[in-house]
Amino acid sequence: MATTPKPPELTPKTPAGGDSVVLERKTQRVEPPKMYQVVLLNDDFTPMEFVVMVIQEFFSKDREAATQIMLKIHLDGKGVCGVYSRDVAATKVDQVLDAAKQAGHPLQCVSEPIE
Ligand code: TYC
Repeated sequence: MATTPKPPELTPKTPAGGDSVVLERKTQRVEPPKMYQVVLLNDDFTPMEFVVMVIQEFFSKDREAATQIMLKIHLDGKGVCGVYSRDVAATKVDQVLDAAKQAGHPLQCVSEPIE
């Protein structure tokens, strides 16, 4: 996400013995927001087709990409489905867990800060 640095703050300073005001520039830097990866975990019970559907629906992947991600999770134990700001990542986790619970599957999903 692109961030726009805040304009330098102007700090009023009154020199001793005078009534004029000098404005000094104070450089301010803003850190980009921390990003979070949303990770799906493998298990032995959730059907592959359900995982593909979840990845398509909640992570906006096409069927090909969703299938590749699902297979990676199946083989490696976990896989990243997307990277988001903290709130959006938390919402994705909730959506996935709700959908899995409703369908009766033990699919697990977590978010992890990057770096
Ligand atoms: N391992 C599951 C199976 O063989 C498929 C699966 C893939 C489950 C990814 C969870 O996050 C997952 N049916």
